[in-house]
Amino acid sequence: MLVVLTGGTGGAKLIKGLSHEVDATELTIICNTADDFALHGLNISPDLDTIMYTLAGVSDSAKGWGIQDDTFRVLAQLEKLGAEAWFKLGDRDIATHIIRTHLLRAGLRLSDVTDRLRTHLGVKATILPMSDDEIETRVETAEGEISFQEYFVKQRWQPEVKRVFYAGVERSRAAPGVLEALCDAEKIVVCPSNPVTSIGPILAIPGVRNAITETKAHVVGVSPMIGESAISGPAHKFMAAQGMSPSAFGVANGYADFLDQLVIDREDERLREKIEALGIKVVATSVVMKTLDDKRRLAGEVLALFEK
Ligand code: FO1
Repeated sequence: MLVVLTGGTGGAKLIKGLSHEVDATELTIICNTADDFALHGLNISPDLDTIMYTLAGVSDSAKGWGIQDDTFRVLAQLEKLGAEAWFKLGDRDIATHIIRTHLLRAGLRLSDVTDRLRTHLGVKATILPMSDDEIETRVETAEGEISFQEYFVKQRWQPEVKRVFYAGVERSRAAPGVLEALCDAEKIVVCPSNPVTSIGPILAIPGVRNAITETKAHVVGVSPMIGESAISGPAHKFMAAQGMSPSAFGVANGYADFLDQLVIDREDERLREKIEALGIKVVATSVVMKTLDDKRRLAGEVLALFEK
């Protein structure tokens, strides 16, 4: 059993590669939900949807989110009616949010809803939201406290980040199957996702960090960093704000209690010794995934680490 911890876009690329290299029924994905929010009365789970669309083969891989060739007519009409249009919901994507909202209001748990949606889309891998409880990444900026999506999309990650916290996480519980998957796994992959806003919330759920530290599984991480910047997105800004070094070393240091191996970019080779001093073995390769070949190649290299 291969268990994967992920956020949205960066993780989805590696998961795409992994899905070509392993039997989908062997794959359990534990996904961040702290980016979730409500807009136009709809419950939106961007990371769950990005992973689900990726595995269903319908994702817009150029944008990294949403459905390929989607149209935006509903959004245009919403805007005409005075609604906010900064978050680009596609017409077909909106169908997902309508069903999710409807089922949650009918009393289903997010994990049940996610399982239904992925089944309808023909996804064979198991996709687990990290929790059925509401946990929200909040970003404290110089201009005040805002939600993750307001910071990331509305403000285009420009305001200075002072602090990040996960509202609601202390009293949350891992979703059904999450702790069991981590305990029973033979192999665990921590995707090249933002360590603060994607992997951080998963690890902050009571019991999760302990489960991944105690598991017998071999744990391999993939760095989302090259030099002092994230390959995409604002991970470096969040890491610096949380007192982490914005680098592959910072990622290694943040995961040092459970990581056996870290895959870093060749450009970060100079960090090898410092990371290995933490007790984490280093593999240097190219962690940039632009094409399907890149995704499959990196996934293959990660999987090979479990065979050694
Ligand atoms: N990201 C953007 O940068 N701009 C958008 O308008 C946007 C819309 C969107 C709609 C549905 C969805 O599932 C994701 C969407 N994302 C958008 C991506 C999302 O904000 C981030 O990728 C994740 O939350 C970070 O992992």
